[in-house]
Amino acid sequence: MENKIKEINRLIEEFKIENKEALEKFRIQFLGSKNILKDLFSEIKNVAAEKRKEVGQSINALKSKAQNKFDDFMSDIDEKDNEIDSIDLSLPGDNVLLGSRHPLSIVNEEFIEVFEKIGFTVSEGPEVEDDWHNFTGLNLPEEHPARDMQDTFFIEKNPDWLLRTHTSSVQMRVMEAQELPIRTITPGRVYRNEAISARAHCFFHQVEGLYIDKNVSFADLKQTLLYFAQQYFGKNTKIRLRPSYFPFTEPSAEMDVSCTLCNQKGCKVCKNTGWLEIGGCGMVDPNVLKNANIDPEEYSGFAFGFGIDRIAMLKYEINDLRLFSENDVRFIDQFKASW
Ligand code: 2NL
Repeated sequence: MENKIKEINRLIEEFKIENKEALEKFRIQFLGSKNILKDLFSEIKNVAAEKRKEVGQSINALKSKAQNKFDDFMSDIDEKDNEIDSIDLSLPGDNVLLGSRHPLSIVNEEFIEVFEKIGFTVSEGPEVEDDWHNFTGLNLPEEHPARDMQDTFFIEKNPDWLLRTHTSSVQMRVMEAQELPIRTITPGRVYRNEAISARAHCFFHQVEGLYIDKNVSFADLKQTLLYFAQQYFGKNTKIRLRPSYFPFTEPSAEMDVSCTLCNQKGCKVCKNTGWLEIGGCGMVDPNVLKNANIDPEEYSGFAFGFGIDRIAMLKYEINDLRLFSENDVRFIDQFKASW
């Protein structure tokens, strides 16, 4: 009997009550209508008469011990319930944290939106290209000096493969594969083997455009670029084309837009010139058309290319190109989505 009392005492002490279910199990075992203490009381009659009082008191002590333990945990749980009841449901909720768009993605999408309105489709192509689509087809034959102008990453396994140095390679593929007329833009990442600094990186981003049809003229090019500039930078924006050279266009030009930050009064960003250079353009060289099996006597076209990184830097006043690829959330978080 004494051993039984000790055993039950140990059970009560060691019973872990961590939740409501455990508390209920405890109640059934030690306090319920068929609890094990009742068995002890019924066995009292087998105890020697002079010990019955003492044993009875021990069992009663067990009973109160179980009751106290139960009451303690019960009030604990009640307190917790009260805490839950005291939450003020009328308070405004926590904001749902929305992700942010990468600034290059924002600029990219804005570009696409402007050109889609005037019938341009979006084309994409491989970043690992072959020599034909990146160089030779685009009027940059083997010994052409312009090949030295851009340091290229070649694929060691096959020197005919390289990381594209411009997205014109995609346009070369479009010209080969698609029916005329063609009106497309090609956004994408391009690679050049340059030392990384605030102003240069070994990869950056372009959107190029290509329009090929019968009777496409330089006037069409100028008007398309003006439309783009005014849609993108504001309706009073002016553009300026300066003669230049690209191997795949003839004639070629650099494109400037009037500085939207100072309204051409002169500021640090436009270096007091009133103009910002944003890309290059020109009429597609007849050799390039021939390489894509398009008859230059029948068709003509214009092409242009913009640097997305540069435009994002101007738009958001970012002074270090490296920020675009570091993915520091303190930087990225500043470009909240507009949706
Ligand atoms: C720049 C200059 C340019 C093109 C890209 C092009 C593509 C084909 C044919 C002819 Cl398939 N031209 N693209 C033409 C002129 C300039 O980009 O400064 N880009 C950032």
